[in-house]
Formats: sequence, C-alpha cells, structure tokens
Amino acid sequence: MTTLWQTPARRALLAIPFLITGVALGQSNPVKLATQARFDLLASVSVGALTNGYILEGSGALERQTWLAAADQPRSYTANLSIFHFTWTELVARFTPTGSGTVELTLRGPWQHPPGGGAIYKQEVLWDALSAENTVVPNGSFETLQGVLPTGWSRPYGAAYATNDPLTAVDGARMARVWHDAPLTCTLTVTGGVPVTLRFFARAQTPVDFTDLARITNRHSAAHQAARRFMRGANLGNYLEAPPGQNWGAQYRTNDFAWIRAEGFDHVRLPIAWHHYTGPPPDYLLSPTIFTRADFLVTNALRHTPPGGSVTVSCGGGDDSAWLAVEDSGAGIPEADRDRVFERFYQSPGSSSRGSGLGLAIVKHIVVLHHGEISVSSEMGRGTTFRISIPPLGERKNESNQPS
Ligand SMILES: [Ca+2]
Repeated sequence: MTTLWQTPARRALLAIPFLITGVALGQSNPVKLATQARFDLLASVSVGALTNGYILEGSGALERQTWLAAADQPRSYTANLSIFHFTWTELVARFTPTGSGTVELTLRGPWQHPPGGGAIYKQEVLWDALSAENTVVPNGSFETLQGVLPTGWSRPYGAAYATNDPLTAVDGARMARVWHDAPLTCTLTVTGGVPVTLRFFARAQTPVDFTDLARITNRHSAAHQAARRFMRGANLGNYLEAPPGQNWGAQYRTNDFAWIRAEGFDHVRLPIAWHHYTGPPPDYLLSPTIFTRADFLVTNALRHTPPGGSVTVSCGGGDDSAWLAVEDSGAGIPEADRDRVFERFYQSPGSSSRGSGLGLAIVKHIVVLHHGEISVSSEMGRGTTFRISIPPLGERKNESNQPS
C-alpha cells in the first residue's frame, strides 16, 4: 500500500563507541572524563540545619548527604551538576542557614565505581572564579598560593592543587584541580536566616589519552531530516486511506488545525491509500517523492485560509493518472497572478504570513519531473484549488516495455 507518509525506508544506525580508559583493579584508580562536578556543604552544629537549598544555574540536584547519620543530614547538602570538558559551565546554588556560624565548602569530583566494583574512577574537575553573596569565599579565584595549595583552602586528603595549565582560567591565571579523593575545602561564615548564594565555574579535566568523539557537523543527515519532519509535522492518518465510497476515516475541523499549530507543528501530512485509485504495487507504484510535496499544498492552503474557513483535500484516479486536489476557502488569487504562482519567490498579495516563495515552484518542478500536471483555479472571495495529477510509475514503465 502506498500512502503519503511512506518515503523510502531509511534507517540510521548510530554507533556510539564506548570509551574504556585504563580500567584497572586493586589500588590504582582508572581515569574517566567527568560529566558532573560535585561540591559538599556541611554546617557546624551551631548553625544547625541548612534549608531552602536549590540550584539557580546549572543542571543537577542539591540533596542531603545521605551517607551521614540521620541526625546530621539536615546540616548537609551535596550537589552534582553537569559539566563539560570543552567549555566552562557556570553554576549557582543558594541555601539558607538556620543559625549563625561556619559552613564547610568542599570541591570535589563525582563518586563512581566501574561496573563490577573496584577503585572509583578518577574524574578530575577544574574550578575557578568562585564568589558568594552574604558570605566570603577565601581566594575564590585560586590566584594566591601557599606552596601548591591555594591560600585559604585546605586539603583534607589526596593531592588537589592549584594549576595554571593546561586550560585558560575563567579569572586570572590559576584554577583548582580536584577529584573525589583529592578535594579542597574552605570555611564560610554565615548568618542565621540570611540566604547564601554561591557562584562557580567548573569544567571537566580531560584525562591523558582521552579520545574525543568526532563532532557531528552535518545537520542534513537522514536522521536529522527525519527528526525535523517528525518534530514539526503532524500526521493526519486514517482519513484518505478509506476506500472510495466509504467514510470510516477520521474527520478534522478547522479548530483541529488551530490546535495542531498551537502545539508547535508547522505542517500536516496526509496518508493516502493511492492503491484504491491506481492499483497495487509494484505495477502501479507511484513515486514517493511527489507525496512528500503534496503536504506543502495543504500547509499552503491553511496559511491562506482565515479562521473559520476550510481546507478540503480530495483524491481520485482513473486508468491513466491519480490526482490530488487541495481546496481552500481563502481570499483567492487575482486572475492576473494565477499564472505567476508557480514562479520562484512569488508572494500572494493578501498573504498574511510570508513563506519562502519557493514551495509552489518546487512542487511544480517535481510534478513535471514525474510527467504530471499541476493546475490552479481560483475565485476571488471564495477560495483556491490546486490540483495535481500524475501517471503511475509502474504503469508507464510497463507501457514503455511493451513491444511496439
Ligand atoms: Ca582563577
């Protein structure tokens, strides 16, 4: 069965190679590209609970440190936020301390085991340009050093450090380089009931020997085109698939098109059971190319039809051709313009929304390529009808193969 939405079958198989870098068991940590930055907050007992924690900028969650004792968890937050290796990501979080005192801020990387266990991945995260409202982050740009450690920051364990390579810092020359088992910690002084806002920039440190996936730069692949078509078009099935003389198909009203448009679709597609009018494939197969253009006629008709108007699509066929007619109840096309509507860049005078002016020219071009005809008839104030007729491919082929 040949219907309007059937285009040549295309299947895009996307192969995503899994990157496995130096998986090791035992003591050493396998490296992996970080996809999240993590920071932890822990208030002193005098501060009590941290409340109203949320992420203002960035993608991720601010949650309690569920590995602490239940009684201590309200004094804690832990944030895991999406980052990239090819650019810095700005992150902003806010929380409100219940009482006054100090809160420990710890910068680290994600906690993740390889499948099957073993040492956690070493996922390094770079941090820079930390600032805050209603508290002070000491040396938040990591520019001042004491040895390899940024002044004002401590290293509870591991080998975190400030670095000036290999990437460009957000601010100044240096940034912090940490991972889960090599964090940096500082102390914030907070006031009870006063919300604290923290701003960060974070970025994944690319592991040695990491091989980046090639960027997809071709936006016209079969997969892209299919995605665009399905995202922006609505498929009005089960209407013109009814055999001639039967009326079990779905019915659409003007409001349906208004709602379809309100949902974000910019065109409709109509499946048509052409075999009812021509004959079964392969002998009576119609070129699928023409059907991908027929929907333009419907979209065009809808564009020129005022609210409350109608667009009627009908089809039929005989021994030598199948036809499709799209009739709208719009303003009509002035007689002087009717010969010009198939010219490139033609815009009808009364058109409220501007198209490229190429659509009808392209439709005509394809119809002619398929040895078909397209015509327009119009009555001012009553509407316009476009009619396509094309001969079946297979039938034409059979004719050409017949001995003369
Ligand atoms: Ca810096």
